[in-house]
Amino acid sequence: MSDPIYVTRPYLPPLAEFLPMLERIWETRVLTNAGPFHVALEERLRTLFEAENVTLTTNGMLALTAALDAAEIEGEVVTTPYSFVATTHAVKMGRLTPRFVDVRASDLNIDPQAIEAAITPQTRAIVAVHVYGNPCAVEEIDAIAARHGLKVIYDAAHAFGVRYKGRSLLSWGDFATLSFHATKAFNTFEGGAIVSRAASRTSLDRLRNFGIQDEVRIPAVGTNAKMSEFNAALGLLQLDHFEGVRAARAAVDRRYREMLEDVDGIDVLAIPDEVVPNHSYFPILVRPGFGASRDAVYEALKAENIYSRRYFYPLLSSLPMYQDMPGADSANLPVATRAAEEILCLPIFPDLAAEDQERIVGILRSLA
Ligand code: T4K
Repeated sequence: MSDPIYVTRPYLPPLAEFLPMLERIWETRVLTNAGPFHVALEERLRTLFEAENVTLTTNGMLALTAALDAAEIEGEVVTTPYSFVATTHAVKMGRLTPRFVDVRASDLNIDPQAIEAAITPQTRAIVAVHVYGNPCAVEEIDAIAARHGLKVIYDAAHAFGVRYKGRSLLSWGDFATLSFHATKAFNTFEGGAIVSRAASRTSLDRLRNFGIQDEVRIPAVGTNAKMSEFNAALGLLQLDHFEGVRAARAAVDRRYREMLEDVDGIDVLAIPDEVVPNHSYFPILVRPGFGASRDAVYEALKAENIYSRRYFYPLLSSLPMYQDMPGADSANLPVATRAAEEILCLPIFPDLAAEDQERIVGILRSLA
């Protein structure tokens, strides 16, 4: 059997380019706590994201929990059931109540009309996810938040480098949080960041460093969510390679779209207008009209050593700790419920060979 193909394979820059950075760390012995690589990466990301402030973190989960903490809210948030479990866990760990609303069929992002209908006197924020890096209805969400005095927090774990209408998608919302996990379009092994307004900078800096202001002043409660120099140095190098990675992913995406165009019963999410995507995922929807169920497709690929993933199944609202939360009833979430049953993310990564894509699509066709 041929080598396994996983849903993703992290991009790594040439090791020779990283070694001088490691030597520098070895020389200076500055390993963490806002060292020079950390400072430089925050600065470069601030420019790239067109943001007032960027706060690096250990990972995307801590970025989201810190952002929710910095938002200083209590009560309910309106959120999506269609995401990775970190989204709702962060809400819950912030002692907030998630109120689930449905997603739109076009991109599987939270439906703005459903948001407005779900707002109660307890609602304090909207926690939305740019699923697969496709932009949420940011203008409408902004307008709803302004009308009702709500904060907007985007879980932008999938959206590194995405641009919308000529502007970084990450510049939308009160907070946008990123993941630089190994499986993401931009990785620092583990890592994350919070994009926020300048006013949040001090509180986020303290939050990620035990609430410490200086050697003798600790004015706030905080955690340890700092990014190390190793991860920050890698991030700087990965940034130099990011556009090449994006282009390679785009080529893989394009080939899949061409190959799948005439396969009845398989739908592909369209790349929305005015978006520069990062192609971090390649989701397909296996419709009832296809010759096999989504799970049968998953198993057939697996039998050939190809590991697709059901991102995002099961729905978060169906998990034991969330099934009694407001809005969690599947009758309230018909679009998300259907998507969770039909979704399959095919392997996509910069060096996925065209022959391997042909093999993957060949297996799909054999089931049509
Ligand atoms: N919000 C959203 C919307 C998210 O999607 C995520 C994370 C977060 C928040 C939280 O961000 P972080 O705290 O993670 O920074 C993966 C990732 O662990 C997770 O980061 C990601 N979303 C989620 C969608 O996917 P798994 O359990 O599917 O990962 P795993 O280990 O099965 O990896 C998938 C495949 O990738 C493997 O089969 C092989 C390949 N792989 C993976 C790793 C870790 C590699 O080739 N090398 C590697 O080092 O969750």
